[in-house]
Amino acid sequence: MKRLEPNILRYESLPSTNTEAIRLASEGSAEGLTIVADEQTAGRGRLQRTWISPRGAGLYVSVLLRPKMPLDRWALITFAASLAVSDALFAACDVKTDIKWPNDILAGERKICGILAEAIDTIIGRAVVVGIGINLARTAFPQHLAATATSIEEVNGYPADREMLLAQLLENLFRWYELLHGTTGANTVRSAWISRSSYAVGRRVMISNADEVFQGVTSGLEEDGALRVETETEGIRIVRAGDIVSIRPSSSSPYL
Ligand code: BT5
Repeated sequence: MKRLEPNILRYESLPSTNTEAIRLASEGSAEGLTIVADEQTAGRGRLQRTWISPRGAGLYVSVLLRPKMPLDRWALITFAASLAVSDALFAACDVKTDIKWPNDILAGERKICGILAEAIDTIIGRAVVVGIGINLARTAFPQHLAATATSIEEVNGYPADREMLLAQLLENLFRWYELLHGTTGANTVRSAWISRSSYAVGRRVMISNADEVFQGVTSGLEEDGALRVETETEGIRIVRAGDIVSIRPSSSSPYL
């Protein structure tokens, strides 16, 4: 598979880079389309949550992918993107990160980046838009995020070079994406993710999903990236949708 080249479109302000990428994807834009905005007025997380995206304080980017691999591997694209963010933050900013299932990148146990991968049907086939928000500068996060969010500036004492970070991010994203397409790609991505996440194995967690909250100890990933959680009463439970919510030593937000 040939390494992807980004086609970068830049905007001062957008409601959401994911929404714009989805719009262009549905008109048939090619893989590698990359939308970057200085601010988002309606940045989104999963389940209609908001991604706070003040002007100039973050890297808000969405990349269009048109995977050529079996559909059952597509869920691992978020995991490949997490690995790419972790590599890019280290290479460009010297920031060491942890990964919290399924899509949070943490620095010092606070959220520095969120990832939102959305699958869509387009006129030339099914595609994925991977949206990545990385906090660059210290901002007045709203009260409810003050204790759980962080930025590169807070970690390093100075803000990041946005262009260098973007270049590293795209290079690493395309590298992990290409790897994922290989015959052993799914295994490679899962094992790399497990080795970089303190949440992957042996961590006591509380899981919250649409129906319930329950506790257990993490026990790795299923083939498709679902989290395995060993519970006292029901054995191993497989979590495909939901969040890990607080359990010591992490802080008390539901979105660590
Ligand atoms: C995510 O959702 O973490 C995915 C965020 C993806 C954002 C990118 S930015 C570029 C692209 N365009 C978009 O519109 N979105 C993508 P989730 O796991 O649901 O977490 C959302 C939660 O994170 C919120 O409910 C808050 O608690 C918290 N949060 C919101 N803004 C934050 C920020 N700037 N920093 C840290 N935490 C934040």
